[in-house]
Amino acid sequence: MELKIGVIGTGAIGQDHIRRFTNKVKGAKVVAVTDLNAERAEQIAQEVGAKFVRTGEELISLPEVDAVVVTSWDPTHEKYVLEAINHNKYVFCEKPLAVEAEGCKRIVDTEVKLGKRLVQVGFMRRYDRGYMELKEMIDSGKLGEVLMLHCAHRNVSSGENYDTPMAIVNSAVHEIDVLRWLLNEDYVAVQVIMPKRTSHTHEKLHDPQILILETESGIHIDVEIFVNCNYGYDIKCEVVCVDGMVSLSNPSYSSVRTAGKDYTGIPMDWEQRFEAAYEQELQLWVDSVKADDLNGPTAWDGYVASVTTTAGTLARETGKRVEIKMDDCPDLYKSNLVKV
Ligand code: NAD
Ligand code: NAI
Ligand code: ISE
Repeated sequence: MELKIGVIGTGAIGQDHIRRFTNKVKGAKVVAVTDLNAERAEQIAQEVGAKFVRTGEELISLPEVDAVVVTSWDPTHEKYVLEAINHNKYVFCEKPLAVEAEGCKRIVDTEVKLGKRLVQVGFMRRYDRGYMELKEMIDSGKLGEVLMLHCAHRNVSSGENYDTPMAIVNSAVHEIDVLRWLLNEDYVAVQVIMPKRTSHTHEKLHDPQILILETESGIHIDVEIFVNCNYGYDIKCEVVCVDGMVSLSNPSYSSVRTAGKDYTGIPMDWEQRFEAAYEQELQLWVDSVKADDLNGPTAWDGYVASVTTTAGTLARETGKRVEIKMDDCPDLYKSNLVKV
């Protein structure tokens, strides 16, 4: 039986996910869509043979919707996730789970009260082959203990609505989740450095920014977030260990040599760079919902990421090193904890 999905938010990634559910993912079908931009959502609904509804709340309550996908703007995520849990429906929510840690905590508390995990967060980097290979190498112990990580998160450009806080809350949140998964440990402190600004940015965005994270065992991680780098979508992760180093390479399947140069292409956006990871993420989500047994990033992972981004925001505002403190992890999430 096909899983019948309702999608809230038919913007950039909402449309991509609808395309994936329609053409790539097996065993699923988009049956309802909504967006504040009703005209666009209606058109998309028509294209994929889904029903257009006026609001997210209406979509969630439709009896024909088995599971919900939230791809609307960050500040709207919390209310739709809570509404889906209250309807006892599985919900896949794009990151961040909520913009503040308190919002994520409300979601965690609601799930704990229900006694069942219904939420998965869109941290798709855990499904990327490059990060999986880094994890395998670290876990094998062949390179010895991890000492430091040097990372970069570069986007070609960002729009006028993307402001200074979003560098951490909307972009670095990916590193915050995937590096904790990679290292099997949580963070204890964060600092933020504000380097010289690029001329490609606008008044409301300080770009680039550098995040320095410290983990429980003392690993230091620097993450450059540069969302107007003006040349390509470039995700770097170099893991320096006692006996060697392992790093991500950009997926590339050919190279060109001409006029005395040897070059390979680089992706221009997240969609291209992580295409295979998004596909795998959604396929496994559909399979696990049908099996009534979720196994992807949980609401607890969303909460931990959000506590860290909230501390990062304070570190940026104060210029100080901020300690990261979390509540105890509820039993509901312990079988799925990143820690081993
Ligand atoms: P977008 O602006 O292109 O799309 C968002 C859409 O949501 C818009 O069409 C908007 O009209 C709609 N919307 C907003 N509030 C709504 C509401 N209350 N009800 C219905 N529709 C609403 O943004 P995007 O780039 O597609 O990003 C969407 C989300 O996906 C964000 O949370 C973002 O963080 C996340 N995202 C994740 C990744 C990733 O790599 N995992 C990549 C891009 C975006
Ligand atoms: P977008 O701006 O292209 O799309 C968002 C859409 O949501 C818009 O169409 C908007 O009209 C609609 N919307 C907003 N509030 C709504 C509401 N209350 N009801 C109905 N529709 C509403 O944004 P984009 O880039 O698609 O991002 C959407 C979300 O996906 C964000 O949370 C973002 O963080 C996340 N995202 C995740 C990515 C990833 O790599 N996992 C990549 C890009 C985005
Ligand atoms: C966007 O929302 C994403 O999630 C992309 O993966 C990220 O690279 C970009 O910076 C965000 O704005």
